Amino acid sequence: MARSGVFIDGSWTADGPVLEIFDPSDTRVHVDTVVSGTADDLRDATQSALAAEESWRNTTPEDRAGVLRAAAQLLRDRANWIATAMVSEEGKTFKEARGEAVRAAGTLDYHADQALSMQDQVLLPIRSGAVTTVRRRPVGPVAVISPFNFPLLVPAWKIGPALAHGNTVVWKPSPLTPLTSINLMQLFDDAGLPRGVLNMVVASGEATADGLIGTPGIKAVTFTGSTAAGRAVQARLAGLDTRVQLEMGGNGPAIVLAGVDVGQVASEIARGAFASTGQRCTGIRRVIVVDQVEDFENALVAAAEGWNVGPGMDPTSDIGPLVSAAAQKAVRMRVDRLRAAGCAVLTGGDPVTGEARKHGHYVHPCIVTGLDPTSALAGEEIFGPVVVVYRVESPAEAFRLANATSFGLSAAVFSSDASDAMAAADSLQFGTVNMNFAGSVAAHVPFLGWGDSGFGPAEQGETAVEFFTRTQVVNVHGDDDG
Ligand code: UN1
Repeated sequence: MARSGVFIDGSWTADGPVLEIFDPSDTRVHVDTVVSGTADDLRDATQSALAAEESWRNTTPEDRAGVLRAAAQLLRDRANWIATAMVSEEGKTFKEARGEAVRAAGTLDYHADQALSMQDQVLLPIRSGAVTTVRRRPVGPVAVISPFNFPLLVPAWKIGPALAHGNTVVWKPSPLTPLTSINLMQLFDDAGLPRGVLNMVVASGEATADGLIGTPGIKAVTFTGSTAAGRAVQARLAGLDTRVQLEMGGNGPAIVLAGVDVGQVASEIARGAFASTGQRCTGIRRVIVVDQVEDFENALVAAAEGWNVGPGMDPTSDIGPLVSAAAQKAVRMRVDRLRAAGCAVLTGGDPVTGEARKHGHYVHPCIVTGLDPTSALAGEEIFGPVVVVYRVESPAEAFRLANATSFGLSAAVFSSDASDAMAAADSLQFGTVNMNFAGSVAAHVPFLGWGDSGFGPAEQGETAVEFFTRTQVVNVHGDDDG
């Protein structure tokens, strides 16, 4: 029987387009059938979130933290089977999927703690005998739009703070990962979340544009996805009383300066480029190497060729397939365009052949050189395991090239001199700068993009509070003040 991808006001119902899910590692395997939702479902979900708003807003922080902690515990208890379902629809390795489940649980715990550590501020009074308090109140129903590539972690870092700070939610996950989303929704329900507080509708982009973005009642939209889709959300909300937070694409550079251990840096850059099959907006896409560093290309090719491509459930696989046939086609077309632009493909870029692999959306990790940094192609994001290596004469040129992009999510710098870190951060126009490290994201650390990579208050960390609450000032006058 088909599973429902729609959870509204405490019940699973669905009567929309049917999604057939095939295993990205072998598309002959039919995994499941999910019934998705429509624009009408999204409007119903918004009504449900509105109806539940007042009672959820008036719960205590202990109540809200308690539900989030219970959900985190269930996520840990169910991590193996939730990760298995994720691998079967998204393609990442089991190790990555299980790690993501554990990190998502930690993220929910973090936001539970944050709910409890909020403090009102008491200011000096405006008049004698008065008390002035500044406090943070919920904003109202929040729309959460999350992508396929981290189908537990990104929802956790949006839904977690939304609920922790007293908001109800309409969650629209990616239609590419409905099973993971259904599992997460079920887990919140099992954790005792009151009905209507979190509603989920697996839906297409068109249904979302029609039924959710700009729908009266939604007070805030937090979005992670492509820059084009994010900008469309933002344009649609112009002039409305709806706040917006966007986390979008990237074109992350890694700068390699003189004096580094070439083998070690190459393997760390490979991790930044190929983890999650390169389907990360924070992924390394461009490697900018100063001329003094010799043999870096060979080291990077050796590192790339060390990544074992295979099904996510095979413990010997380091990199799984791309999420879909369309994603695989887009990556292969990009590699063809790079070849046509005169680039050398040093390794990878081809689909994996052989009986066991040819039915999956695999692409070998790919290293390219010789791209003109001023070409349009150099500025486009590649959502897959492909990196372009550039050579430059000086660190100054490396920083200039790193900044020559409209994106500004994260950048890495590899140097033998730790004192370069702050100078690097001063010159790089990115929300996160990682020194001698390909990067990672954590619940207690703010996460944001500059330029075409992000808009609105940072997610995660203490800054998460800004987006999910609004400020209220309360002035209480004493009796004698008239
Ligand atoms: C992570 O790398 O652990 O796609 C999460 C991205 C972010 C999530 C990163 N939206 O890179």
